[in-house]
Amino acid sequence: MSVIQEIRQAVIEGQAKTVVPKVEQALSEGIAPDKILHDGLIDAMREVGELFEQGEFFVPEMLIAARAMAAALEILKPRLVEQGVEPLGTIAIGTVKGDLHDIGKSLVAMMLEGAGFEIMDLGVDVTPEKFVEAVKNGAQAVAMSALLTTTMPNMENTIKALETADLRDKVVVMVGGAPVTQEHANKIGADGYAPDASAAVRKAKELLGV
Ligand code: B1M
Repeated sequence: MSVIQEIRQAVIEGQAKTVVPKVEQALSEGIAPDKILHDGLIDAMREVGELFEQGEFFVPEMLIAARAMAAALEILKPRLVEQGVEPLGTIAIGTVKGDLHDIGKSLVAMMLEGAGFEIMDLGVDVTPEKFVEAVKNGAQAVAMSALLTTTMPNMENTIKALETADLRDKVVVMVGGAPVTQEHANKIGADGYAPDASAAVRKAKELLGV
């Protein structure tokens, strides 16, 4: 089994204590951090989601897999985030109200930071009011993440709250997350949609003109 496959397997089994040294080993073998991320970690979470859908995994298994992934991301973060880049702009990012999934949101935040943006990470379960507050505090863009179909309407609610606060035309709104689509972004009046973290960087640069 290759070290990438071992990382993938350790995340699926939720073995944070195994995954951390394996990621260190992969890095010392010269494997690119984004290969470890995509082929090891992200692919493992895709598999975990499938096992959950098939009724083979339950919430506790998903949770320990997520913890193993978070431990691995801690090690990868310094390798993914470039140092000493001038901020290109400030982006407030968060997972919308009612939604506690934070891995994808944190990954997008990390990649945006690595690309040179200053990040206001509002965390998970972020109310429309908190996004509005962040824009009042200087965010030029809002990036919303949703992983549940039931919380996707809170993206639209946030856009409405920005309109009510008379801030909509002062901020760029981007959306993403597994169930979110370009069609949904168009429907709710977002400025942009990104299917993954790299695309989010490209979209942020395009929308902010940097
Ligand atoms: Co949850 N969960 N979960 N879960 N969970 C999903 C999302 C689900 C698809 C699993 C399934 O059924 N196959 C399903 C949602 C079904 C639906 O709505 N249609 C689901 C469910 C049902 C639930 C609960 C309701 C389960 C329950 O309690 N019965 C519950 C809800 C809790 C809540 O939020 N209120 C729940 C709980 C949990 C855990 C807490 C156990 C855990 C989260 C732990 C954590 O985040 N700290 C968890 C996990 C781990 C998952 C899966 C397995 C993995 C999610 C993940 O981290 N993916 C997930 C299945 C799946 O997605 N395949 C599932 C890896 C991550 C890197 O990808 O987040 O998609 P992702 O982010 C990507 C892109 O989407 C994009 O870039 C990222 C990087 O490439 N992106 C953006 C994300 N945000 C963006 C924002 C942007 C741009 C791009 O802004 C511009």
